[in-house]
Amino acid sequence: MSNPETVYELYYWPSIQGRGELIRLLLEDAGAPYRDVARLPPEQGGGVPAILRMLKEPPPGAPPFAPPILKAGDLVLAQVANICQFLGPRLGLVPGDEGSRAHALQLQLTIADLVAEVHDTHHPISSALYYEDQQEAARERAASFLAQRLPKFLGYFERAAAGSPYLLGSAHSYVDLSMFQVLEGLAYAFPRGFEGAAVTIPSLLALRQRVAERPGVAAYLASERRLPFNEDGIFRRYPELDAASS
Ligand SMILES: N[C@@H](CCC(=O)N[C@@H](CS)C(=O)NCC(=O)O)C(=O)O
Repeated sequence: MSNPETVYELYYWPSIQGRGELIRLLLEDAGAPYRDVARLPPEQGGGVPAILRMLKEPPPGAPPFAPPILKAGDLVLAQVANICQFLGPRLGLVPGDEGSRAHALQLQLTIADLVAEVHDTHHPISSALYYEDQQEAARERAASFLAQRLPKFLGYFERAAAGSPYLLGSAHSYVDLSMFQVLEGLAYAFPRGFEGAAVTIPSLLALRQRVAERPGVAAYLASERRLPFNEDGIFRRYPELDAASS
């Protein structure tokens, strides 16, 4: 379990939910003490420079490639799924048995795949180019995502959730929190496409509601700490990339 003294430090871009939200939701659900470092004022060591310092001069150990980055005591970790599998046992957000932990990671890595494909709907050529410079390709990529990939991913997660309250059966876990965020993001980014898909995922929609009602999550969503979705994050609402209206 967590050292009661540990105040976790999250390093993530301060103006977007992005992948950082998948970590914030764990910390908030569990009521764990944490500092969202880049959202602190620069005079308190915050702002984007704090992230850049962490990337440029990381403490000893495997250096992080990109945010989100979690600092827990002396340990610095990157990669969302890796951070989740580290925090899960500490925050009581994964069952204790080996099989459940491995299945949690399997589901989380598949969520990472889905998140990457959502990102690629607006940046299909390169993350280093502006959306406006790859808009044609983005239209094609988004249409294919909504027609083929999204139903395949959602069908998979629906099967995983069916018949149980949570993705890992009767136990709530960090995977539920990430699934909640992905469903919120999809509904924001692709209101028409998601509405079409929603009829096929009753178990996931029930899960989304169950997570939203968890006390830590509900308090967080109602707070100023929850940034709104915007067009700099992963889930962007570009009407031209959504499904056509029926
Ligand atoms: N697979 C990584 C992806 C990390 C990532 O792409 N982070 C973005 C923000 S959401 C970033 O800042 N990337 C900078 C880069 O790739 O150069 C994870 O799941 O954490």
